[in-house]
Amino acid sequence: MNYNLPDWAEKVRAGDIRAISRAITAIENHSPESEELLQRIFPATGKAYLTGITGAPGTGKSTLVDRLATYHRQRHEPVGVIAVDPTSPYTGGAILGDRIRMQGHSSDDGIFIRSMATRGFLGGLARATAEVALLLDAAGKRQVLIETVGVGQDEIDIVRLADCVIVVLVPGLGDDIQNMKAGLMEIGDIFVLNKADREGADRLEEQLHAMLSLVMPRDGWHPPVIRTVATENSGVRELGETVEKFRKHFLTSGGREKKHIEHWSKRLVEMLESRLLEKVLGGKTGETKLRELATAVAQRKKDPFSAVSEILKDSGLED
Ligand SMILES: Nc1nc2c(ncn2[C@@H]2O[C@H](COP(=O)(O)OP(=O)(O)O)[C@@H](O)[C@H]2O)c(=O)[nH]1
Ligand SMILES: [Mg+2]
Repeated sequence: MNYNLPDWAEKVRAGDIRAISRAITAIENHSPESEELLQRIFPATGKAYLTGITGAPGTGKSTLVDRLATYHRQRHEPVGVIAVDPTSPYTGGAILGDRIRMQGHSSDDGIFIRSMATRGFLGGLARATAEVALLLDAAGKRQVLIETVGVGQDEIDIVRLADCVIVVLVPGLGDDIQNMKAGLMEIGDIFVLNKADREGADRLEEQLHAMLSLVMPRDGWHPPVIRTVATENSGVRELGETVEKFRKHFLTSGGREKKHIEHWSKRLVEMLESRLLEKVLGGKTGETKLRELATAVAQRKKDPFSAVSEILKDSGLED
């Protein structure tokens, strides 16, 4: 496969599976061609609705994502799934290239599923996930579901990029939602009480409502609690409808646009940082130079402020 960038971008936009898979690999490797490709497809983005599904391992996120995907497919909406969790069991379907399809969706071309490794991406996992979401957006996936384990800053950064954040909780997981990161409580737009068939569901729901009553509503939205039994498909329809309700609410309140502007402010700073770093410290000589300066500072032969000034002078950014 050796197509030129315009062709490649065109194929991505047409939903060509191989072109998308190859683009995702390029994004994961943070290769220069991925940037050029994203630049080309960017005008075609902005139409997808991103839903982040987060929660502790084993709470049923993958099962819910699978059910939600079915819900959207029944409404003829193209679906993209990004699983930022290597343990997600999206196997059993046909594997074409590096595409892994969910069982039950294997004959459906309207759904694209991709698992991503969780660590070690240049420029960070959140960057890679955001770019893959753009790609699926350009490829016409109107609903993009992002599954991520709700721990760590990376994961929180990922769900922040979603238009709607679903936090999944289950009864009996240590029982105390106090264990849950306060951060998650704040970013949840919808709370799902999954495994509602289990003992303790009522108590957890009470606790949740008590905690949520302390959270300030954002733009007039009070995060609801939806009970589901994902394995039995129970409550999934209500969840799908609630996501839609939230979408409409946030669109009219201007909350979505605000969120997108915040997202892009952050992204632009990150991109600027990495470009500037590349400019002043890029390549082999940059690495050597950095090492030399760090050694000099560690040995107190130079102070760190002068070292930074020196780097900036060398790159012509300061005189
Ligand atoms: N009893 C019960 N089990 C469920 C429910 N939802 C998921 N599970 C099971 O919980 C386990 C973990 O589900 P999975 O979707 O992989 O969770 P994840 O780690 O959050 O993605 C699997 O064995 C599921 O079949 C539910 O609503 N009730
Ligand atoms: Mg999973």
